[in-house]
Order: sequence, then structure tokens, then C-alpha cells
Amino acid sequence: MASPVRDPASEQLNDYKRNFKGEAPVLLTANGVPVAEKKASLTVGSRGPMLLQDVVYLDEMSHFTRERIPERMVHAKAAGAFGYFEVTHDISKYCKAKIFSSIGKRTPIAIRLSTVAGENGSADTVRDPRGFAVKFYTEEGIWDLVGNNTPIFFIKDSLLFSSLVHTQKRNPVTHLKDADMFWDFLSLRRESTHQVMFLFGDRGIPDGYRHMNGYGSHTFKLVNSKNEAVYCKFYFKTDQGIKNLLPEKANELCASDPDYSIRDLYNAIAKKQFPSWTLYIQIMTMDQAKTFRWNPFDLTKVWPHKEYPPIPVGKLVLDRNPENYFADVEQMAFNPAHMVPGIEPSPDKVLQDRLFAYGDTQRHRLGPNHLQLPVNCPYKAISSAMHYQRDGNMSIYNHGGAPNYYPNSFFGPRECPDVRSPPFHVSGDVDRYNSEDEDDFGQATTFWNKVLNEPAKERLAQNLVGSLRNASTFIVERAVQNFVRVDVDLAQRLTKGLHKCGIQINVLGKSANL
Ligand code: HDE
Repeated sequence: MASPVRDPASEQLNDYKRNFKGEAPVLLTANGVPVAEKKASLTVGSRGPMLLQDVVYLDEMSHFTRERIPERMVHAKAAGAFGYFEVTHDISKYCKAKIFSSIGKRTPIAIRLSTVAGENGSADTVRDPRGFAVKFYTEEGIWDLVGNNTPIFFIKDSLLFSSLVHTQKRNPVTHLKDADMFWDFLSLRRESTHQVMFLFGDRGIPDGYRHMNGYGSHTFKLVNSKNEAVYCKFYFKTDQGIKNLLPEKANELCASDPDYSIRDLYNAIAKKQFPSWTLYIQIMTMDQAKTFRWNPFDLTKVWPHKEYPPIPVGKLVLDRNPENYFADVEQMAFNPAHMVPGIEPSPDKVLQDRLFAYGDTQRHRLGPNHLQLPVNCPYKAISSAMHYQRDGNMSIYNHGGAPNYYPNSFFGPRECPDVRSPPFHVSGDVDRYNSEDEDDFGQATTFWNKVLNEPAKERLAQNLVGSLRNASTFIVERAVQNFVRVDVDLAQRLTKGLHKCGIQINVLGKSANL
């Protein structure tokens, strides 16, 4: 009988035992040989030394010392789950992808929900964006929508990405999080202001993973069966309702239950309280894109819902926990380059870079054949030989006797002209263009004035003060100067809050003694 305080996650081993049919199997070495004794190594006399011929020990220890694979550079700590996506509305006039072909159609999915800056063992309830990565196993191959819980991002040119990440992680000397690195970079890159306001607002600490939205964030291109294209943004709205944690509660949980979000998701699914999200798209025509008052491919800006109203598409439901965390979640490999016919990239520079970076990191993290792993394999799309890639580390499915060159006369896989993308035109001078622009503050101002109510404004200001106060004063000044450009009211609140912490700057972000 389970104790009343034990939740489904705590009962995992008892569940395994309860569901087990028959007797415990015989213990084998990795090469399948029965093991007679597992509690004592092979030694000369009871006091040793050990023998090299203890193959049971060698088998065990040589695998153990290789258990860890490289941790993800970002998004290392995560929960994972499985479920399905069901179409509820017809969007075939915009998109020919078969996943959307009929109402009621279900496609299996996997999801990985993560924090960003912390390591694999870090606490869940920190102020940080959350990853919202969905893998759709469609009959046309894998579609990965690798998004966050925010519709926007810190930067709009990927060349800055590794620096951004370094500043959110540890100082290379002290191995500590460093407020100077954090605020120096963000205050020098003012296009980050919009995302920073989101991060330090209430939604910066969601209450677990079930109560937050997910955003594809980038602009994508959709193509219909007549090869007509539109631009699109994807977003998943939580059906559980938005719920966030106040900083005091979140800090308390960091100590008392650092795995709060993983536990919450696992238990909800185990109790059959299956979380779900509604998928919406926003559509912008090619002509609208030409005259939109912002760059429609700028990842630091939203498309206002009033002008580009969300169109419902379907439901995403999580109804199955992983059977094994490492196999199913740690080895899950997302890649924005995994798109299916009908879904294409837009010119967004950050998306373009991500098309390279993710496959590259997966080949480093998991190896060149990571797409053959069960959790990553496009199992709905394969019936026989797929392509002409062969060999490499850990090739499990190596296409048997099928020809390994193209073209060939032996029934090797053939081209599929039907899925050819419509051509598109680009022109311009090759150069390195500064991505900051005059309107880096406009949407942040709208967020402050139109989205936040008074208590939410005050909480945002206090959260910012709580973090800024740890940085060097010249960096604080620069940061406040940026917030003046959002709204003087915000800058005033920051100045007041900082004064209370002994940091004397005036409302324009200048040191009071200057
Ligand atoms: Fe990522 N990002 N990122 N990212 N990202 C990774 O890929 C990267 C960006 C996001 O659950 C890494 O497999 C570049 C935006 C999620 O496994 C890495 C740029 C958005 C996940 C990487 C970005 C994201 C990642 C680390 C250009 C939201 C976790 C390990 C500036 C729209 C996926 C890995 C999972 C993971 C690179 C920006 C979301 C290093 C170069 C924007 C949800 O390849």
C-alpha cells in the first residue's frame, strides 16, 4: 500500500514491480553472458589484488565511465513527454503539409520543455526563458518546432549568440554567475530590451511547464498545394491557463524542490491530467510583409494580434511519460532545419543560423547517426531504404543491400518533384549590417504602457532592481539609460529602487554625483 504522501513520480519503482510479469531475468554481461556473482570482484585472496581477467568488472566499469555525453550548451535541464497533435481547423489554404490535411487527423509528437542558462542539475524555478521544443512525427518526415515560452528573443543577429550565452552562464575565472557580464552585454545590445522586460516580468518564472505558452518565435513561410506562399508565426496557448510564481515562492522552491517543473509534469501525466495547448498561426501575406512597419523577420518584435489575428489550428496533448529519461529525453535531438513540405524558413537571420547550428551540435553530442535513434527516427515516413547516407558511428539501420549511390538502375530511392519549393527572389549588397535600429524600444514601450497593469509594472521594476543592483554602477547607468527610452516612469521606479540599495543615479541613468 503506497503512503499517502507519495506521488506517482515517487512510486515509479513500485509501479515497475507491480507491472512486472514473471520472475526477475538472469543478469547478463553486455555481450549476453550470465553473471554468477555481482557483489564481489575477482581477487587473489580476500585482500586482493584484482585480476585483469575479471571481465564482469571490466564490462561494468568501462561502460560506467562513459555514461555521460556532452551537456547541451543551453537548455540542459528539461522535462520530456509524448502525446499527439490533433487538427481542429482547416488551414490547407495556407499550408500543404500533410499533418494539417484533415480535421481530426492525429500526429504523434514528443516535447522537451527546458530552462536555458542552468546546467543539467540546476533548479527549475529560476528567472529564465523556457524552451518549448516539439517534434512532430509526420508521414512526410520529422517537423521540429523548436521554440521558447516568449514570442521574442534577445538578439536578431546570430553572430552575437555565443556571447549572449556566455554572459548568462558562468564567469570563466570565478565559475559564478556574474551580474557584470549579464548586464554589460544586455545593456550594450539595446535590441534585447523587449525580451529583458518579458524576462523580468511575471512570466519570467512560470509555475511549472503546464501553465505557459509556447512560441515558434521566428517568422516561417507556409506554402499551399498551388505553391502560393505566406509568412506565418506559430504559437501554442496553454489550455491550463497562465500561472507564474512570485520570486519569493520560486526561491523557496529552488531549495526545497529544485526539480519542481519536471515533477509537476510527470505527476500530471501519470494521474491522467493530460496537459494540452491550442496551436494558433498568424498569417502575413507577401505584400503585407513589404509594407509592415517593422522588419517582419526581426525576432525581437511581435506581430500585433489585432492586425494579424491568431487563427486556431489544433490541439497538442501530452498523454505519455518517457519510458526512460536518457533514451527518450536526453537523446531527443531537435533541429529547426527539420521541416516538412509546406513549411519553410523565412529570411530571419537567426532562424537561418539555427538551420546550421542544431544539426551541428547533435552530431557532436550524439553522433552522425543520431537520427536513427528511436526517439529521433522519422518512423512514420520510412518504409524501405530512404537515402544514400551510409556507415559512421553506431549505424543501426544501414539500408541493407540497397544501392549506395545515385543515380542508379537498381530501385534506389528516387526524387519526389511534387515537393519542390516555389522559387523566391532575393537581392541586395553583400555586407555586414548592424541589426540595432531606431525602433528597438517601441514595442517595449507598448508592453510597459498597454500590457502591464500597475502592480505588474511595480513587480517588473522591483525584479529589475533586484538584479541590476549586483552590477557595477557604470553598467547600471547604461542599463537605466536604455530603460529611459522605454518609459521615463520605468526609469524613475528603477532609480528610486536603486537609491534604496545605495546606488545613486539620477532618472536619466547618470551617476548623481556627475
Ligand atoms: Fe537554441 N540552441 N539557439 N534557440 N534552443 C539549442 O541545440 C542556437 C534560439 C531553443 O530541447 C542548442 O540541441 C543558436 C531561439 C530550444 O533539445 C544549440 C541560436 C530559440 C532548445 C542552440 C539559438 C531557441 C535550444 C543547444 C541563434 C527560440 C532546446 C543544444 C541565436 C525560438 C532544444 C541543442 C531541446 C537548444 C543554438 C536561438 C530555442 C546550441 C545558434 C531564438 C527550445 O544548438
